[in-house]
Amino acid sequence: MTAASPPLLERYRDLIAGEGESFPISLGEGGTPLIRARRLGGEIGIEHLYLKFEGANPTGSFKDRGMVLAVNRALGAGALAVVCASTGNTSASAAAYAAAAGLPCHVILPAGKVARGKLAQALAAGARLIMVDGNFDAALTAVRRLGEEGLAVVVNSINPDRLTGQQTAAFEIVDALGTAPDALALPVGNAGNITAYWRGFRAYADAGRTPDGKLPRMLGFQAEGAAPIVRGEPIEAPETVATAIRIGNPASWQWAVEARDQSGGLIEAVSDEEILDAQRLIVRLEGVFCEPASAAGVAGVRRLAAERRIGPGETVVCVLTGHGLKDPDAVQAEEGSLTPIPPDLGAIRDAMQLYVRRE
Ligand code: AN7
Repeated sequence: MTAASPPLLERYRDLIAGEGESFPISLGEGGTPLIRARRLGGEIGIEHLYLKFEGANPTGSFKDRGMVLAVNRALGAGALAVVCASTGNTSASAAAYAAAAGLPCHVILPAGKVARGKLAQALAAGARLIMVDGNFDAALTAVRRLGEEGLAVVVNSINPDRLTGQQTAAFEIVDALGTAPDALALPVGNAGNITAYWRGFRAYADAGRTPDGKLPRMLGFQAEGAAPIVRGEPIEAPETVATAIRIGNPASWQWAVEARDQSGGLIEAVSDEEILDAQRLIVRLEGVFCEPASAAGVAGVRRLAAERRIGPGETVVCVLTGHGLKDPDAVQAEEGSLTPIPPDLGAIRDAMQLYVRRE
């Protein structure tokens, strides 16, 4: 960390920290790029489209913004261990920050439903993995009880420090654009992030740090098979290719509804096919590789623009919450492209011609 870029929690200290509070742990989180997406914007019909690429965080997802605060405070409070339930990214982040803090980390995961990259991260950092034969919601229910018993500090977003830290993404967007966008789109799983962004935009405006005091409409998108907020009731057995948001009973449900209603926004569902199409479009038009869940915001914005529910002149920021490398299995190879051929020039040239013909 250079002097020119102080750690995230120091940069926004006045809005986050208690008096004299110190934050010894940092992995260089935050400060992620806000990318002007001209080609993607052209494709979907929005001139001022931006991607906030949270995959550029140290463990490859937005979770690091809140985890850094939660783990610093757990350490300061003398915690003996941290614990979380996770669809993957929270566990990868918790494992890394707990390692840096020298704290044991227990992660409770839905068996068979965590993307390979995320599992590797938690394993590599020495987290204690506990697989359950159930979904995220069941794991979080258990974690709530463990927290009440005082066995370990819970670092899920039911820990308020997580949402406080995640507000910094909204601060950065306002700093980069000079004001808030007209609309902010993002995936909704446990509903912590939409809550944190809305609180962040409001807090920044209240502090006089958003020059014109503008607030965005919040556009949240759930996967069709895991859309409890859209349907208005918990989903017993949520299913989606976007495993990060495979959640049937979000912890921050009421606050997500509040963010939607106070901002004049919406929370809608997108299909797995729309999600995977958007993921492919984002990386093929902009070179930014995000995981499936992260593409839900773009999938939703694409539909809203097609239906003229977003105007072509509006400034829209889509949050890409996690890196594509988290979930390599979600990427489909084109037919024949992984079949080996002899390593000679003729065969390779023929194979290249095949691509030219395809294009
Ligand atoms: C890439 O890691 O819930 O609505 O346990 O990993 O704040 O839950 C992850 C969620 C979006 C949804 N995009 O955010 C977990 C977990 C990615 C994610 C979400 C998640 P929230």
